[in-house]
Amino acid sequence: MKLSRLALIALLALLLAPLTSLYAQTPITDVARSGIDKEVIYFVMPDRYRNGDSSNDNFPGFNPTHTAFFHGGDLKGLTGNCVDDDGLARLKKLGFTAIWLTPLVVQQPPTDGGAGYHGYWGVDFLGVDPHLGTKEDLLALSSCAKKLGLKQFLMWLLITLETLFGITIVMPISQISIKILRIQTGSMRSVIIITMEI
Ligand SMILES: [Ca+2]
Repeated sequence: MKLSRLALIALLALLLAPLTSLYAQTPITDVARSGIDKEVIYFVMPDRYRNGDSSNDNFPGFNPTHTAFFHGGDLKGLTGNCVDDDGLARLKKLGFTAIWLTPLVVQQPPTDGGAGYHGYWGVDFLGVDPHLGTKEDLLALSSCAKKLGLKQFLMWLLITLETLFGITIVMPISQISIKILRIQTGSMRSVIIITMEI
């Protein structure tokens, strides 16, 4: 006996109906989450978010026509006006509960091949890279995030233990309290990643 395509679909629907009904009735249990796992985190590289201050664009390494260089985005652009559908307030409206920023520290000078727009070529861990803004801009971003109830996470990628001691004793933004969440070390003390909440 040959079944038409329509009859075949109807037969399949009939056979699968009990299964779909069973699936629909299965209670969905939420996974218990705690700590950082509870957050809906927006991971952001400020240089690629939005340019909120053109006065910090023209440092060496700025070339928005090339992906390997700074594009002009900065802390002011990410912060926005903190009220409207703009910057951090927009991220909050979208449902995020936290932001995670790539390293903001001062980067090594650019080469012909590229610049540290990503934040992972840090050389001075006590300051904010001038392409991204100033310490005051970082404080403004932090204040706005706190006002909106957004948690903030920073990540520092360090090279040696000596640097680690430097960063823990003299924090670059002493006005902001920092809670270290996680420290990971690579082999032969080559890489240390500190994840912290401010
Ligand atoms: Ca800029």
